[in-house]
Amino acid sequence: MARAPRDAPDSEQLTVGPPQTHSVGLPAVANAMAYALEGMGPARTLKVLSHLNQKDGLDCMSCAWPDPGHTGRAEFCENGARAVTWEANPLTVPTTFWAEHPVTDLLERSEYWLGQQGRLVEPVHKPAGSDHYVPISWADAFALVADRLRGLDSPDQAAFYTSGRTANETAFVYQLFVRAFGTNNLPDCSNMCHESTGAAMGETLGIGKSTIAYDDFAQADLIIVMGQNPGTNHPRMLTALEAAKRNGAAIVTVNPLPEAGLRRYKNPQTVRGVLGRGTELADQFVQIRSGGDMALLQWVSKRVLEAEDRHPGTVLDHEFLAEHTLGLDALRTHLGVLDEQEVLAATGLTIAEMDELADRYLAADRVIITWAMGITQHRKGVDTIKEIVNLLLLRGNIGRPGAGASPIRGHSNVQGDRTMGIWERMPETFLEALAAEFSFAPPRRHGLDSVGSIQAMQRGEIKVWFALGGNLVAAISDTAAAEAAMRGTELTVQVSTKLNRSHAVTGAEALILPTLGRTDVDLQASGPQFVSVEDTVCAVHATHGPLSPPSDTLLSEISIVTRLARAVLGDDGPVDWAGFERDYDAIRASISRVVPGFEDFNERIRVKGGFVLPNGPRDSRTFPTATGKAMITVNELVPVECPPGRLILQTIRSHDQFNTTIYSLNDRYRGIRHGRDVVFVNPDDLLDLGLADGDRVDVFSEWRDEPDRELRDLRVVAYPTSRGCAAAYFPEANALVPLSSTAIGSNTPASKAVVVRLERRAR
Ligand SMILES: Nc1nc2c(c(=O)[nH]1)N[C@H]1C(S)=C(S)[C@@H](COP(=O)(O)OP(=O)(O)OC[C@H]3O[C@@H](n4cnc5c(=O)[nH]c(N)nc54)[C@H](O)[C@@H]3O)O[C@H]1N2
Ligand SMILES: Nc1nc2c(c(=O)[nH]1)N[C@H]1C(S)=C(S)[C@@H](COP(=O)(O)OP(=O)(O)OC[C@H]3O[C@@H](n4cnc5c(=O)[nH]c(N)nc54)[C@H](O)[C@@H]3O)O[C@H]1N2
Ligand SMILES: [Mo]
Repeated sequence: MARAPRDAPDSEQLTVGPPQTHSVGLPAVANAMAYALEGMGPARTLKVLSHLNQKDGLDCMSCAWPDPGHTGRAEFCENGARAVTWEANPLTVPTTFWAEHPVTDLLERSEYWLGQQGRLVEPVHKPAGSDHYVPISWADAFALVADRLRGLDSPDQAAFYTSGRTANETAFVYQLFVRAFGTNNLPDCSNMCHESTGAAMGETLGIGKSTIAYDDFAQADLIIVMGQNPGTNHPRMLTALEAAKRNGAAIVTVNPLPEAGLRRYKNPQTVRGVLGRGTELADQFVQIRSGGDMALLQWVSKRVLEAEDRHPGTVLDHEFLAEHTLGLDALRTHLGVLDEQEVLAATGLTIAEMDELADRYLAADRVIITWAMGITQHRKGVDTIKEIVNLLLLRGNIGRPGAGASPIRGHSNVQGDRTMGIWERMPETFLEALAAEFSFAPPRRHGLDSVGSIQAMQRGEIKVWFALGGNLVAAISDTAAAEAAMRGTELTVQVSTKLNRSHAVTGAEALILPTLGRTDVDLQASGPQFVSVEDTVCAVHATHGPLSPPSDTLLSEISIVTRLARAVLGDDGPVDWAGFERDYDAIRASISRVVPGFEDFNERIRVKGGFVLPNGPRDSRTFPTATGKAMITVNELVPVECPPGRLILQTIRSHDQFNTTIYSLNDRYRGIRHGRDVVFVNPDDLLDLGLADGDRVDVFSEWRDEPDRELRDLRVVAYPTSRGCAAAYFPEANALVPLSSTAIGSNTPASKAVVVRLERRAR
């Protein structure tokens, strides 16, 4: 099976140095400016960076971290500047490219190379049986997709993917089109990301979103950062952590890796940060074994209950528990028999380390727990998040200033897309509101998620794959299986800003529809348009593209979706698609009647800084669960199984990538340069395995009785990760993640827990 080559040509140059202990500071700002200037030139750089994350400006697409309430100062990070530059670089893919590069040639190119080719500016079509994309007119492209969709036996033979950069207005018209067409097959990147969060919080708190506001960080006494690498993936979060720290908060990080940003942070916005040693952020680093978080959380909760037994009436928040929760007694019984040996084995920690965390939790009045992929992408990810909720509920750490449960989301609008209906299982209340607004009957049968879509392709049930952004074949597990499945479809359509692997691995017939990006001015018949996004703490605000688009042939995503809807469904239906395209206010008017919390959307989105969505647990300790109470749950501890001689491999992001987009082959904070083909292993494990730093190995993943998956020729890097654990870079290491190894209850690929065997290559 052909596979994306992993590296650009200089991979022979791979060097490994010591990991860094601090992050950000001057080098990062200098890097950001250098990228921007080199990529965009001075005029575009000034325009973009002065708008970035400012009120009424351009929302950075690099993560869903919120914008603080103030204005005026520079509010971007190195990686944000890079993400923006990647899109706003004026280089475009020329028409001659398609004749020079058949699909078989694109298949030989790395993600890095594909991303370097520039912005896509013309629609192209690869006819069935042909090895070449050729330019096609927009009208013909829409007619072609409409023809193939209308030719299906059932609307469920098509699936419509969304990546989390899609804005609210776009997501709303897109899901409307898909449901009007007749299916709930709306897989999205969230299925691979925070789906476990939504499942766990939905069941226990009644809402799958953060229960804190931005200002809560500054008021917390204790912030526990679990399974998250903010120094690379949410760099602006470090500023909030630093501020909390200055106000006296303690910070604990729980991670198998000693990530740079969580140790010393040099704030590039302050003189002390730039010139000094920076702030030591973490008061305690809990170096947990992969997948051990659930056991750790149960241990801490057990300690809290024991403290209450010793000092009755003083430890638990009895009033809160009685009024707002159910399930305390069952938890007490369950944790009463928690097996110490099992906890020690699962966490790899000492009792002293776990008790230190418990003492910190007990001493703190206001506690926030944040988490990301190190928690969600595990077989027991959903249950682990339920244990986070349990621990917080015990002392009433939800719905109070400075306290709460805060998933930190990834893509800049992945949360808003869900709010707008991008979900294969939207609740009945939403579908009813949609039906009332547009006078049609949305389908009720649940659709396919991301893993489910690949499995449906394997069964031959999906004929048309339509993707609004993203790069599914690279982002989903088991690359070989996913690529084979995608090739079995009849038509694949990618709406994209830039080339990626998903343009090379296609159905029999394929289309690439290029689109405006977030940095581009979006001009429609009624004038320039803006769109909106929702950040990780539920604040909604507008984003305006400040730059002239790379080509005037480009269409906005909303133009593409509405024109496609007209081509497929005609113009006499109940939806005024043309009106939506002409003026996005018309879309917002409909959203205000369909989506709770968006009343008077058009007025409120024009207020500088936007507005914050209502949130029952945060605002009033109301919990819209099935029982109307916050649910304390009992979750069975199941340790991550790892047979002798094997390691638990996690797949992570380098500092120089955004998901499947590779900006450079460096990972500065971890000491890696000019290459990505590495596997990080604890030196003691290397000894046990008879391996050494610098060895070349083939990596095999073992899952049930399936044949091994393999990734060949990685360089072993001795690295201070937890014992028994290893790490390699996503997306390359997706070759190793079994498709059916997913989190129980959310179906999110367990891409942080792959059982692997390392075999030394002959020299
Ligand atoms: N620059 C940049 N920014 C990004 C992205 C990007 O690729 N580049 N991606 C965006 C997206 S979509 C997302 S979802 C976020 C992702 O943000 P993160 O979740 O920070 O991303 P990962 O690289 O997957 O890092 C997972 C972290 O969890 C730790 N971890 C792994 N297993 C465990 C475990 O069992 N227990 C604990 N406690 N920790 C564990 C890892 O060591 C690592 O530090 O970032 C967003 N922002
Ligand atoms: N093994 C492993 N797998 C993972 C993860 C992991 O940690 N480990 N993380 C998972 C996570 S958290 C996520 S969120 C997914 C990400 O999965 P995806 O969202 O599918 O992947 P991205 O790499 O973010 O998509 C990048 C592509 O989006 C397109 N694009 C960029 N901007 C725009 C735009 O404005 N409009 C349009 N239409 N297209 C645009 C570009 O063509 C670019 O190549 O991957 C998941 N996969
Ligand atoms: Mo994500």
